[in-house]
Amino acid sequence: RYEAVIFDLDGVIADTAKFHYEAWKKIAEELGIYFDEKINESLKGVSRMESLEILLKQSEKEYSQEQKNYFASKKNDYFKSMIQKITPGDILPGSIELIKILKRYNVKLAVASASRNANTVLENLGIKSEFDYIVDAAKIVNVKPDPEIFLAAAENLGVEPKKCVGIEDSVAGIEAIKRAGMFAIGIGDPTILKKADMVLEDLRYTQKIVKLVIGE
Ligand code: B16
Ligand code: MG
Repeated sequence: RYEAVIFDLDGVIADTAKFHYEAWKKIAEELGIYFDEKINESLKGVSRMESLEILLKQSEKEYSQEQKNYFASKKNDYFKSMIQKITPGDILPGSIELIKILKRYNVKLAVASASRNANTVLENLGIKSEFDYIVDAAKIVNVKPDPEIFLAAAENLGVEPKKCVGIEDSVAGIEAIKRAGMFAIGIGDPTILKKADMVLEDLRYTQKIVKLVIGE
Protein backbone atom coordinates (compact mmCIF):
# COMPACT_ATOMS: atom_id res chain seq x y z
CA ARG A 1 0.00 0.00 0.00
CA TYR A 2 1.09 3.54 -0.75
CA GLU A 3 0.42 6.39 1.66
CA ALA A 4 0.44 9.40 -0.64
CA VAL A 5 -0.35 10.40 -4.19
CA ILE A 6 1.47 13.39 -5.67
CA PHE A 7 -0.21 14.92 -8.70
CA ASP A 8 1.21 17.02 -11.46
CA LEU A 9 -1.30 19.74 -12.40
CA ASP A 10 -1.16 20.83 -16.04
CA GLY A 11 -2.19 17.91 -18.22
CA VAL A 12 -3.10 15.62 -15.31
CA ILE A 13 -5.78 17.37 -13.24
CA ALA A 14 -6.22 20.58 -15.20
CA ASP A 15 -6.87 20.85 -18.91
CA THR A 16 -4.32 23.65 -19.17
CA ALA A 17 -1.52 21.98 -21.17
CA LYS A 18 -3.30 23.28 -24.29
CA PHE A 19 -3.06 26.86 -22.98
CA HIS A 20 0.68 26.55 -22.36
CA TYR A 21 0.96 25.24 -25.94
CA GLU A 22 -1.10 28.06 -27.41
CA ALA A 23 0.79 30.71 -25.47
CA TRP A 24 4.17 29.35 -26.60
CA LYS A 25 2.92 29.09 -30.17
CA LYS A 26 2.11 32.81 -30.15
CA ILE A 27 5.60 33.61 -28.88
CA ALA A 28 7.18 31.37 -31.53
CA GLU A 29 5.16 33.12 -34.22
CA GLU A 30 6.19 36.53 -32.94
CA LEU A 31 9.83 35.45 -32.99
CA GLY A 32 9.39 33.85 -36.42
CA ILE A 33 10.68 30.51 -35.22
CA TYR A 34 9.52 26.97 -35.87
CA PHE A 35 7.31 25.27 -33.27
CA ASP A 36 5.31 22.05 -33.33
CA GLU A 37 3.64 19.45 -31.09
CA LYS A 38 6.86 17.50 -30.77
CA ILE A 39 8.86 20.45 -29.49
CA ASN A 40 5.91 21.23 -27.21
CA GLU A 41 6.24 17.76 -25.68
CA SER A 42 9.71 18.69 -24.42
CA LEU A 43 8.34 21.87 -22.81
CA LYS A 44 5.85 20.02 -20.63
CA GLY A 45 6.75 20.04 -16.95
CA VAL A 46 9.73 22.30 -17.64
CA SER A 47 9.99 25.78 -16.09
CA ARG A 48 9.05 28.90 -18.01
CA MET A 49 12.58 30.15 -18.65
CA GLU A 50 13.88 26.71 -19.56
CA SER A 51 10.94 26.27 -21.95
CA LEU A 52 11.92 29.51 -23.67
CA GLU A 53 15.53 28.29 -23.97
CA ILE A 54 14.28 25.11 -25.69
CA LEU A 55 12.14 27.21 -28.03
CA LEU A 56 15.05 29.51 -28.90
CA LYS A 57 17.18 26.54 -30.00
CA GLN A 58 15.19 26.76 -33.25
CA SER A 59 16.59 30.22 -33.87
CA GLU A 60 20.02 31.26 -35.10
CA LYS A 61 19.75 34.61 -33.39
CA GLU A 62 21.30 35.36 -30.02
CA TYR A 63 19.00 36.85 -27.43
CA SER A 64 20.07 38.93 -24.44
CA GLN A 65 18.86 38.07 -20.94
CA GLU A 66 16.67 41.15 -21.08
CA GLN A 67 14.98 39.95 -24.29
CA LYS A 68 14.53 36.49 -22.80
CA ASN A 69 12.89 37.95 -19.71
CA TYR A 70 10.61 39.96 -21.96
CA PHE A 71 9.40 36.96 -23.98
CA ALA A 72 9.04 34.73 -20.91
CA SER A 73 6.90 37.32 -19.23
CA LYS A 74 4.88 37.88 -22.42
CA LYS A 75 4.19 34.13 -22.59
CA ASN A 76 3.02 34.27 -19.00
CA ASP A 77 0.70 37.22 -19.77
CA TYR A 78 -0.92 35.17 -22.56
CA PHE A 79 -1.21 32.16 -20.27
CA LYS A 80 -2.63 34.19 -17.40
CA SER A 81 -5.31 35.72 -19.59
CA MET A 82 -6.26 32.22 -20.81
CA ILE A 83 -6.54 30.74 -17.31
CA GLN A 84 -8.67 33.61 -16.05
CA LYS A 85 -11.57 31.96 -17.77
CA ILE A 86 -11.09 28.45 -16.43
CA THR A 87 -13.80 26.92 -14.28
CA PRO A 88 -14.46 23.54 -12.61
CA GLY A 89 -15.41 22.44 -16.15
CA ASP A 90 -11.72 22.43 -17.00
CA ILE A 91 -10.92 19.67 -14.50
CA LEU A 92 -9.81 16.63 -16.48
CA PRO A 93 -12.19 13.63 -16.36
CA GLY A 94 -11.79 11.21 -13.46
CA SER A 95 -9.85 13.65 -11.25
CA ILE A 96 -12.61 14.50 -8.78
CA GLU A 97 -13.71 10.91 -8.35
CA LEU A 98 -10.13 9.75 -7.80
CA ILE A 99 -9.43 12.48 -5.24
CA LYS A 100 -12.65 11.65 -3.33
CA ILE A 101 -11.92 7.90 -3.17
CA LEU A 102 -8.28 8.36 -2.16
CA LYS A 103 -9.33 10.70 0.64
CA ARG A 104 -11.83 8.14 1.86
CA TYR A 105 -8.89 5.73 2.24
CA ASN A 106 -6.88 8.41 4.10
CA VAL A 107 -4.30 8.65 1.35
CA LYS A 108 -2.44 11.98 1.57
CA LEU A 109 -2.62 14.19 -1.52
CA ALA A 110 -0.21 16.79 -2.87
CA VAL A 111 0.33 18.83 -6.01
CA ALA A 112 3.85 19.09 -7.47
CA SER A 113 3.52 21.46 -10.40
CA ALA A 114 6.36 23.38 -12.02
CA SER A 115 3.89 26.17 -12.67
CA ARG A 116 4.01 29.39 -10.70
CA ASN A 117 0.36 29.75 -11.65
CA ALA A 118 -0.63 26.50 -9.91
CA ASN A 119 -2.45 28.20 -7.03
CA THR A 120 -4.55 30.34 -9.37
CA VAL A 121 -5.42 27.32 -11.50
CA LEU A 122 -6.39 25.23 -8.44
CA GLU A 123 -8.47 28.10 -7.05
CA ASN A 124 -10.32 28.62 -10.33
CA LEU A 125 -10.96 24.89 -10.60
CA GLY A 126 -12.35 25.02 -7.04
CA ILE A 127 -10.26 22.12 -5.73
CA LYS A 128 -7.43 23.80 -3.85
CA SER A 129 -8.69 22.71 -0.44
CA GLU A 130 -8.70 19.03 -1.44
CA PHE A 131 -4.91 18.81 -1.15
CA ASP A 132 -2.84 18.37 2.01
CA TYR A 133 0.09 20.15 0.43
CA ILE A 134 0.79 22.23 -2.69
CA VAL A 135 4.45 22.75 -3.54
CA ASP A 136 5.42 26.35 -4.23
CA ALA A 137 7.28 26.11 -7.55
CA ALA A 138 9.10 29.37 -6.78
CA LYS A 139 10.89 27.64 -3.90
CA ILE A 140 12.20 24.77 -6.01
CA VAL A 141 15.81 25.22 -7.13
CA ASN A 142 16.18 22.25 -9.48
CA VAL A 143 13.32 21.78 -11.92
CA LYS A 144 11.97 18.50 -13.34
CA PRO A 145 13.54 16.04 -14.34
CA ASP A 146 15.29 16.70 -11.03
CA PRO A 147 13.38 14.91 -8.25
CA GLU A 148 13.44 17.94 -5.91
CA ILE A 149 9.79 18.97 -6.34
CA PHE A 150 8.47 15.43 -5.67
CA LEU A 151 10.82 14.97 -2.70
CA ALA A 152 9.65 18.31 -1.27
CA ALA A 153 6.03 17.15 -1.55
CA ALA A 154 6.78 13.83 0.20
CA GLU A 155 8.73 15.52 2.95
CA ASN A 156 5.97 18.00 3.67
CA LEU A 157 3.39 15.23 3.74
CA GLY A 158 5.64 13.29 6.10
CA VAL A 159 5.63 10.23 3.84
CA GLU A 160 8.68 8.28 2.68
CA PRO A 161 9.25 8.59 -1.09
CA LYS A 162 8.92 4.84 -1.61
CA LYS A 163 5.42 5.08 -0.13
CA CYS A 164 4.40 7.68 -2.74
CA VAL A 165 2.84 7.42 -6.17
CA GLY A 166 3.49 10.28 -8.61
CA ILE A 167 1.21 11.06 -11.55
CA GLU A 168 2.59 12.99 -14.54
CA ASP A 169 1.92 13.72 -18.20
CA SER A 170 5.44 14.86 -19.08
CA VAL A 171 8.66 13.02 -19.89
CA ALA A 172 10.60 15.30 -17.53
CA GLY A 173 8.06 14.69 -14.77
CA ILE A 174 8.13 10.89 -15.05
CA GLU A 175 11.90 10.98 -14.81
CA ALA A 176 11.65 13.22 -11.73
CA ILE A 177 9.24 10.76 -10.04
CA LYS A 178 11.49 7.78 -10.78
CA ARG A 179 14.58 9.61 -9.52
CA ALA A 180 12.65 10.43 -6.33
CA GLY A 181 12.22 6.68 -5.81
CA MET A 182 8.43 6.70 -6.26
CA PHE A 183 5.98 4.70 -8.35
CA ALA A 184 5.29 6.61 -11.58
CA ILE A 185 1.94 6.70 -13.35
CA GLY A 186 2.09 8.33 -16.77
CA ILE A 187 -0.95 10.02 -18.28
CA GLY A 188 -0.83 9.96 -22.05
CA ASP A 189 1.03 7.99 -24.70
CA PRO A 190 3.08 4.94 -23.56
CA THR A 191 5.45 5.35 -26.51
CA ILE A 192 6.38 8.79 -25.18
CA LEU A 193 6.22 8.11 -21.41
CA LYS A 194 8.52 5.09 -21.63
CA LYS A 195 10.00 5.37 -18.15
CA ALA A 196 6.65 5.25 -16.33
CA ASP A 197 5.73 2.16 -14.29
CA MET A 198 2.18 2.34 -15.64
CA VAL A 199 0.64 4.49 -18.38
CA LEU A 200 -3.05 5.37 -18.56
CA GLU A 201 -4.97 7.51 -21.01
CA ASP A 202 -6.42 9.68 -18.24
CA LEU A 203 -7.64 9.58 -14.63
CA ARG A 204 -10.88 7.87 -15.63
CA TYR A 205 -9.01 4.65 -14.87
CA THR A 206 -9.83 5.45 -11.26
CA GLN A 207 -10.23 1.85 -10.08
CA LYS A 208 -6.84 0.84 -11.47
CA ILE A 209 -5.15 3.68 -9.61
CA VAL A 210 -7.06 3.08 -6.36
CA LYS A 211 -6.21 -0.64 -6.50
CA LEU A 212 -2.54 0.14 -6.93
CA VAL A 213 -2.49 2.70 -4.12
CA ILE A 214 -4.41 0.80 -1.47
CA GLY A 215 -2.90 -2.51 -2.51
CA GLU A 216 -5.97 -4.63 -2.97
P1 B16 B 1 4.45 28.66 -15.45
P2 B16 B 1 3.09 21.12 -14.59
C1 B16 B 1 4.27 23.04 -15.98
O1 B16 B 1 3.22 22.62 -15.16
C2 B16 B 1 3.83 22.98 -17.43
O2 B16 B 1 3.69 21.64 -17.85
C3 B16 B 1 4.87 23.63 -18.29
O3 B16 B 1 4.46 23.60 -19.63
C4 B16 B 1 5.11 25.07 -17.82
O4 B16 B 1 6.11 25.70 -18.58
C5 B16 B 1 5.52 25.03 -16.35
O5 B16 B 1 4.51 24.39 -15.60
C6 B16 B 1 5.77 26.42 -15.78
O6 B16 B 1 4.57 27.11 -15.74
O7 B16 B 1 4.98 29.39 -16.62
O8 B16 B 1 2.98 28.84 -15.22
O9 B16 B 1 5.25 28.93 -14.19
O10 B16 B 1 2.86 20.25 -15.76
O11 B16 B 1 4.37 20.84 -13.83
O12 B16 B 1 1.88 21.23 -13.68
MG1 MG C 1 2.10 18.42 -16.63
